[in-house]
Amino acid sequence: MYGVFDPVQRDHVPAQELHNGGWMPHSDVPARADMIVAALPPLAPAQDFGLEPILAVHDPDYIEFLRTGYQRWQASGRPGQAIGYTWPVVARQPRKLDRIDALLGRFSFDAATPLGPGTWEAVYGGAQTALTALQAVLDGRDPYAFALCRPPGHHAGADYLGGYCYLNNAAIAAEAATRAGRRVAVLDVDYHHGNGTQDIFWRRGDVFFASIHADPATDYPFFWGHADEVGEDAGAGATLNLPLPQGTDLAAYMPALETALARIGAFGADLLIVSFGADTFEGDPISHFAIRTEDYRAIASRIAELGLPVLIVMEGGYAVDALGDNVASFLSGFDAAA
Ligand code: OKP
Ligand code: ZN
Repeated sequence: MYGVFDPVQRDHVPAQELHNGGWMPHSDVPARADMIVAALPPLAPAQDFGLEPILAVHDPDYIEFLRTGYQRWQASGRPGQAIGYTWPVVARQPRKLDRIDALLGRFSFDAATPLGPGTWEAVYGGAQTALTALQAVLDGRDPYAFALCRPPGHHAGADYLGGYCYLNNAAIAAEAATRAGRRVAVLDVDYHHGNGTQDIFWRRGDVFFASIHADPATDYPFFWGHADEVGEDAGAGATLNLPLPQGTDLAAYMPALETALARIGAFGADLLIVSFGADTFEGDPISHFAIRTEDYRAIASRIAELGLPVLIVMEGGYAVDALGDNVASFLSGFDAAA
């Protein structure tokens, strides 16, 4: 398994503002990456593919906001990190506003995803990490590659951040692979629905998106990931949502995985990108599935049976002490197949 990590991602240290004005620790701590690094063989550094593959997915004005948002927040005299608090949901006009408070509302969908001093450099390094791991698969260097991305990416859309995510690493890799002539499916097995990835490919029939996740009727991100969301226009039928109830264990998980893999096979994918979140773990502090450490190997083995080259992109997983073991278990299921 070829693995990639850019340590600049450690420089993103999100703070979580509380509604009463106080602060609490954020779930996406830099130690998440450290625990994964410690559990795996040495990971290769990221190469720099530049902004072009990022701009193939994300809008230029959103990228400009990500690059400059923290400085704008500081320049406006505010303490702490930049976080939205007013969203243009009702009776909105497509306005070009300059004030950072408005930009935060325009380019985000929740208040869990702050811009801090190292955020842009970190998420840029995360996207390059995904692109570098993808390149190893495209070059035939290894049928399996792992991109240690942190913060995660699957909640980020073409022009919005949210859910701890800023750049959609899996979507950036999927678009780059598509432009390299591959027929790509994305399988999202994070506990939370990958709404950003779904949104980016919603009207496209050339990239298949399947997600297995906690039912959004009970879990974040609530407004996306319901079973009747199947894509539109050319993308009608190229989105598959498989919501599962809280408490889901491996036995209840596997039938959904079978359904997703059958659809990916029928789509005729020749490259699979797995958005892997270890927050389906029984001990995850913010999630409610009952997957055990050894189960990840079984899930990965079943995915490997598809016989496709696979890029694994790290998403969530917040039981920090168990995260290295859970990721190593998942990756071992592919190594056994190689
Ligand atoms: C990111 B990923 C704040 C609740 C916000 C956001 C969850 C983001 C998960 N108290 N929850 O999919 O692992
Ligand atoms: Zn998650």
